Amino acid sequence: MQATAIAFDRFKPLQDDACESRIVAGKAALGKRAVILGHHYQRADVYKHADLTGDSLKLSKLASQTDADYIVFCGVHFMAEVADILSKPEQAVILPDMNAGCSMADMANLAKVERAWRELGAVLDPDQAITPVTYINSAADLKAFCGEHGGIVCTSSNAKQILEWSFARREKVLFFPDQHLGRWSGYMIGIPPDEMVVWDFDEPLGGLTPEQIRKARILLWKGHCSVHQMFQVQHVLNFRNQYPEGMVISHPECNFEVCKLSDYVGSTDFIINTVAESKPDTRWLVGTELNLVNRIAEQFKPQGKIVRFMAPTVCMCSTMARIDPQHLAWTLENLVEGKVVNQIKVPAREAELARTALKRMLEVV
Ligand code: CIZ
Ligand code: SF4
Repeated sequence: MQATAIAFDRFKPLQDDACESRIVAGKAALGKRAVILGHHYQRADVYKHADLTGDSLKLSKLASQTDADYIVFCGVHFMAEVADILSKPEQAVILPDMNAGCSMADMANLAKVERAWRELGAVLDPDQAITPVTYINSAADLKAFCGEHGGIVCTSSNAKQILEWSFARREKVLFFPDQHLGRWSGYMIGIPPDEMVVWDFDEPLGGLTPEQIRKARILLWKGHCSVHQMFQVQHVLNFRNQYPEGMVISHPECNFEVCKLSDYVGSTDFIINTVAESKPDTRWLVGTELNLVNRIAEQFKPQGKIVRFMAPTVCMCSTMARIDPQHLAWTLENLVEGKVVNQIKVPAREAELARTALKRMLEVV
């Protein structure tokens, strides 16, 4: 029988740096039995302990390849779910703080998506006419919905190819939860803006007329990322005025106008690689999460590159930041004692259907 877990209360009062040696000791005691995955947006004092780092696509692939008993996911809830779905049944995936969610993922849920599907059924046959595409930033039951309805998952690095895959099968796409990634990716494959309409899930029939639905190629769920919505056109224009030779790079979760004004638009991996491969002494304005921008600003400083954050205010992914050194130390010390805390376990049937949608994606890219 498992003894009770060590309570988190004992870690709460610890200073960040007091957790450092406990994390290092916990990692050493666990050795190869545990692997720590760290997302690009993770805070520096947690990120530095990660064995493997990357965006959610890369981390989910890595999770499917590791042999570790414990996969400690320093990211947010949907990422840990994907790791659980793609890892072996005997491996345990752990999210050090269960409150590390994603506000964008929460903007869509199964009840609302099923309602949309039913309502669309009054205008056309959705299972014939529409491919449901979910951004990886979504709950597992939405990925399962896509698996069940001939749909697929995408990430910010492959959304364009995934839309092409979808349109090769059905004439329309319902894209959730991020309208901005959907719009930008649709634009990149040449869908005219007036053939992309917003599905407002609080309105009957998404706030659209049957005619608008028939004419649309992409129905964009009315969701967004609270971090990336802070970046505005004026920030880009101010930078361009001040530094005409500077370059602007944005994440496709930014709004359409910001993306359009940017020199480059792409996923976090793309942003890091583009700045890494640029010439020395270049100047960059970057529209994505603050921890990532601070990290690359430091990393590329020796090459004379100046990397600036797009917004004047601090915009961090506050939910990701919930994975702090206290929670990581608490998780590892429990694992050393053989106690698995905060395990993420997607129910079997849901996991199977979600795996179908994820595997479709992994076959495309
Ligand atoms: O897919 C991810 O990891 C996220 C959330 C952003 C990105 O572009 O990498
Ligand atoms: Fe979700 Fe936005 Fe945080 Fe990404 S930055 S995990 S989309 S809340």
